[in-house]
Amino acid sequence: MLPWSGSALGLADLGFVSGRARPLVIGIIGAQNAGKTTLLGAWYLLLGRGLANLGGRRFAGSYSLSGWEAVAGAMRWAPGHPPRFPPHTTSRGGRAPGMLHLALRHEDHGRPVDYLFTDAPGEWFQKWAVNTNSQEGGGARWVSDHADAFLVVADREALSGEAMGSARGSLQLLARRLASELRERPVALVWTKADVEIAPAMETAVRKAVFDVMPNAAEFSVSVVDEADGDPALNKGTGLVDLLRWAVDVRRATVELPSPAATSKDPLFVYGSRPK
Ligand SMILES: Nc1nc2c(ncn2[C@@H]2O[C@H](COP(=O)(O)OP(=O)(O)OP(=O)(O)O)[C@@H](O)[C@H]2O)c(=O)[nH]1
Ligand SMILES: [Mg+2]
Repeated sequence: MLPWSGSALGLADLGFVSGRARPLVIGIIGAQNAGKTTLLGAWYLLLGRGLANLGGRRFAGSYSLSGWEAVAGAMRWAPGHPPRFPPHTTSRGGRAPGMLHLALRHEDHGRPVDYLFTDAPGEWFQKWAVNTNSQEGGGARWVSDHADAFLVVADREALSGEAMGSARGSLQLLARRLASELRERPVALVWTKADVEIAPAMETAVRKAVFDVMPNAAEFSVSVVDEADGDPALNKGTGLVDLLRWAVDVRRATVELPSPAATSKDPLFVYGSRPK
């Protein structure tokens, strides 16, 4: 079990972050075991090792360092050793996901931009995909309501394993659910575990299932395994930096803010822009 309390940010902590402009929330959506938390841990390690070229943006702090450590600590890349992975994300019965905060500052112009990456358990998304109002999927619904952009994770391992049929069905349901709640927000299909072979027909079918309902989606392929067999100290995995660049390039759609809702208890959404 992860020591989440006091490590990832919960809703109560977000007042700190929202003292600046509202952070961009990047929602990471995918089934159990799909590689969501690993992706976050791998990004943190790349940032820490100075290997993430983000087009002139630099790490400018985090309010959730211990949360990042909790996801990445288990995975530190040791030269010559196979990759290690974070523990399964537990649901804690929560109604909102754990969130990892990252501030990036452009070297040429001043103010840091805040990002929050959601790290929610896959079970939530599976419940939400079947029924958007389901009690157990409440945290997934939160992500769907509040994220400024989405990564939809397609797990190549699950899509090539024994249960590939049901993995494909689940992903199709997830894609349809998200499409119906997407509004104009950016979305990327993210193939995780790119080091795992998958049948071309399966890959085509999954891609079609996603693009049929979200034709403007971007597409990425990532893995913690480096595609080149080079110096392990320079291991950057595969595709991880490209995806992070896409995520941090996200711009919020310009919205007209209604007058502030002073009664809101939600520090991020005091402007009452949360869709009902
Ligand atoms: N081969 C390979 N396996 C990976 C990779 N990334 C993750 N895995 C495997 O996938 C497992 C699950 O990864 P997690 O990141 O915990 O998945 P998750 O989506 O956070 O899962 P939940 O927290 O249960 O929702 C890991 O324990 C690894 O076994 C990868 O790049 N390549
Ligand atoms: Mg997880």
